[in-house]
Amino acid sequence: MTITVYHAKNTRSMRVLWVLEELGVKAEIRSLAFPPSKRQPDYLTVNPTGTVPAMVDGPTVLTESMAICDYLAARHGPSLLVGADDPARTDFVQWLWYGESTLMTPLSRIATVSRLGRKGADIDAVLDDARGNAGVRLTALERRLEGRDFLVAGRLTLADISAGYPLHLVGLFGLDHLLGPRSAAYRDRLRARPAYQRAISVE
Ligand SMILES: N[C@@H](CCC(=O)N[C@@H](CS)C(=O)NCC(=O)O)C(=O)O
Repeated sequence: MTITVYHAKNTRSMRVLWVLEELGVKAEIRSLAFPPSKRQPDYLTVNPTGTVPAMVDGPTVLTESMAICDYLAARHGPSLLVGADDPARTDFVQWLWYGESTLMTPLSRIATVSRLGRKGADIDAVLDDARGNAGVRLTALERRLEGRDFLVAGRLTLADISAGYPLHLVGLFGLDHLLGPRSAAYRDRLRARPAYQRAISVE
């Protein structure tokens, strides 16, 4: 059965494409105009939230990027996961959430405000606050990476793929000055992966 992934460039669907590439799993990628809820309203029949990514695999429909990554990793090779009996499991869950919740919150705000293209003091205040917030939150990453190449378990896991997307946005938004040296080197390591490069280049 064909796996279908709904994608838009520079969105969280890059995590799913990245996992597919790391695992060597083929899928049909349907690229959408962004934001789909406004530009491709027919997509709401697939994902009523209107967000990307979404994945359809037979009867299974998932609309959360990390749930899709977990689904794919569990079915096509456990190497990106950390099992329940592994001592690194607790940290794995913590860093999975850090990427999608703690880091994404201020970066989503920047993405939305920038996309609306409005100007003015209030907009600047929101952007300044979000940038400051992202900078503080990134210090946790910098601390975590002391003596580590990856966030947990000494290897690439979904925790890195979760954090890799907001780190991509940091670059897109011209906020690299917010990264400490360990975080910048970590992002370079992620970016150097052929699977990452293939995923990020999908239009
Ligand atoms: N927690 C969801 C968030 C999905 C999400 O908000 N995606 C953004 C792109 S990164 C989106 O589609 N926004 C368009 C909209 O909200 O209409 C996930 O991880 O998949």
